[in-house]
Amino acid sequence: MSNFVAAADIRRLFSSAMSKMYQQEVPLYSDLIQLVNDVNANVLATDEAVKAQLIATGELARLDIERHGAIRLGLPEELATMRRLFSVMGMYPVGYYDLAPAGVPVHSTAFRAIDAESLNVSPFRVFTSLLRLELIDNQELREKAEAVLYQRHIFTPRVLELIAQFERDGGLNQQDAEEFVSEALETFRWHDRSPVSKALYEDLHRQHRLIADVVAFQGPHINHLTPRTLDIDAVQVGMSQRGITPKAVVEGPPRRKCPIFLRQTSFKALEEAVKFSCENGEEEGTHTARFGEIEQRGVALTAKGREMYDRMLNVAREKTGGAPTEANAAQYMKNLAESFVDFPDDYRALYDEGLAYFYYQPNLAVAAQKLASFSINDITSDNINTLIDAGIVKLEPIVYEDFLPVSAAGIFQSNLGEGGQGHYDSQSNQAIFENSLGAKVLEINEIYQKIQNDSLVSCLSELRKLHH
Ligand code: OOG
Ligand code: NI
Repeated sequence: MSNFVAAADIRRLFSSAMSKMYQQEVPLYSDLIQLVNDVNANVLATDEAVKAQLIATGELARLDIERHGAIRLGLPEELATMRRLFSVMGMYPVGYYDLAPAGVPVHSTAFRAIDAESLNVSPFRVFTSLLRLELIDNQELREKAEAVLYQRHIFTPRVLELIAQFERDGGLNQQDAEEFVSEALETFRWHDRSPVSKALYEDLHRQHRLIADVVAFQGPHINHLTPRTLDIDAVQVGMSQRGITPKAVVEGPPRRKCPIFLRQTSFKALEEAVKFSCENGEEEGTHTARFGEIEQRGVALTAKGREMYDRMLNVAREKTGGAPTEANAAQYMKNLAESFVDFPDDYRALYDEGLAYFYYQPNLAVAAQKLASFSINDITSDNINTLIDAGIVKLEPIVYEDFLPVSAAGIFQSNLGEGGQGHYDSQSNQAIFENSLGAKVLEINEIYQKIQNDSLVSCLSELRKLHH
């Protein structure tokens, strides 16, 4: 019966519409994409191994599409509806990130596809933060902020109808899907008119820039989009050469032969003209929030790998005297490289030590030669390492599709300017977040573990079929 459009296809449509909109709104972002394309083309032309790996994991075709964007919401109700909106596109909340310890008064999740096949159709994710109004210490200001937020409607009436229709029928046909995409896009659009006065904007801004960014606007404008690069250090250098101002340091692990987790950098947010409301019309002002980011992803680490990562990252930060700044950027990058020297930089070692997740894939050429020397009873998961040693099974890294809280805080901070709050002493509260969301977030590691397990099952069954 179903002439429903696949969720992944709606997501792909949406991400490409969003990219077009953002490039029009922020032309500097177009320049960044151009730079990333040039760098990627150069890597593909010169690095055979990287190219072969992208082909083996099905990622070459999706290299050119944006990997993520980010929004900041004001109210629990907005987050709950956003969850329903994203589920139309097969995007589910994965992970809980508390940014308060790093001085950003939000907690967050990432909406994304969760299976490998769907990710290959469209890897687009949205890092979604919810403002923690309770962290505004001035009660009067907190109440004003809340009152302003309760007056806005960030979703169009039509998108709400289409979400309800999707939930009732289980899908959307082509025409409705296209309408959904264009209606949903409205929520993420920039508004250069603010419903609040310049004076209130400034009060909010003094509390925290981020509070002004959320409360003073009609909707949660997309604040950045992020393409994927195959060489982030080349992009970092290239930005300066093309007159794009980069943030001080690349967040995440240092450069390595076998990339792990996620490295990110961005260009600094632009100052944009805004018209604030006042009794006799409008008052001119500016707001700084929107930027462009680049990411380079590596293999997803297990809990054990993450622990090692956190430990080594902390050593580098402590040695630098805290979070990196413009002034100590070079020293920080040096400390980072030094503190990670003992993190194995070889895929087989990462696998053997249980530090990272991998796909198991049959190596057909080797299997054709060697499989006959194995009994069918040897083609089991207990025996997997023997099959790997024989070259019959190969390992391919599973790319990390999530975020890193320390890196995210670094991206936030560098786009909020200096002079932000040091940190908030507050309880990290996943339960409150999930209550606002109206659902539990999915556990990051469970997803990679399942992808790895599924690949093992299908690899073994393929080999058994080949065995005669
Ligand atoms: C989100 C910052 C976090 C990332 O890539 O880590 C983020 C924001 O600035 O709203 O996007
Ligand atoms: Ni980002």
